[in-house]
Amino acid sequence: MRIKRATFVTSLTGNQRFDGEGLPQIAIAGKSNVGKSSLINCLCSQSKLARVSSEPGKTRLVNIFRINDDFHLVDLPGYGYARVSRSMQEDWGQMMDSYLSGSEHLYHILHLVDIRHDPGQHDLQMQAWIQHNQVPCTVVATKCDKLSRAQQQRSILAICRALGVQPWDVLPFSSVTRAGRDELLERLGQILGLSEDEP
Ligand SMILES: Nc1nc2c(ncn2[C@@H]2O[C@H](COP(=O)(O)OP(=O)(O)OP(=O)(O)O)[C@@H](O)[C@H]2O)c(=O)[nH]1
Ligand SMILES: [Mg+2]
Repeated sequence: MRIKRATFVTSLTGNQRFDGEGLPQIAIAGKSNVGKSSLINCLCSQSKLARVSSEPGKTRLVNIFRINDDFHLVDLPGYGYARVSRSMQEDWGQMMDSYLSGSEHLYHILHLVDIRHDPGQHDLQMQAWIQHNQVPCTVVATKCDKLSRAQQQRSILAICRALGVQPWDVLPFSSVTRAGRDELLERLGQILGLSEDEP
């Protein structure tokens, strides 16, 4: 699919719901700093659509972007950022829970993990939640520009083993080199049932 138009819609806090006219929603989940906001900007070819920061914990609300009037991309706040207070961690849990379990139009989750590291405890919890709730999911292994091809292959196998997913459900991706961008867009098109040559 091609992204021709991408606009920021709203930020959700607390237990707000988002219906978004019933359009499909694709949520992006992952540890703080893994590259969620960068992936949105890369997919949409806009450098400032989602706020990117080298400081973890930047995205603290559920931010929603409308793509081509076809679907919504949902940038979830990153988990596992140790330096936030316990009450903020609880807020995070509540916000995620209320978004994820309340969203009738959640079609798919892109679960982002850093290709350089074995998935951590929070990644395992996130994936367990996804599998428990049977939400279709693609694992995106971010920052693949940091590894050679051979290292990427090894990391992907380790990610599959840790998360209990199949190799074809893991896509290496880089917002820096745009590696994996075409593959991810194609996959989103398939998930949403949009044909390649749609006007
Ligand atoms: N080398 C490399 N760096 C990346 C890539 N994607 C993101 N980064 C860097 O990683 C840092 C975090 O990126 P963000 O996109 O803000 O991460 P996030 O997951 O949205 O973080 P939170 O909003 O804090 O949860 C920034 O310094 C980015 O420039 C990538 O593909 N390759
Ligand atoms: Mg972010």
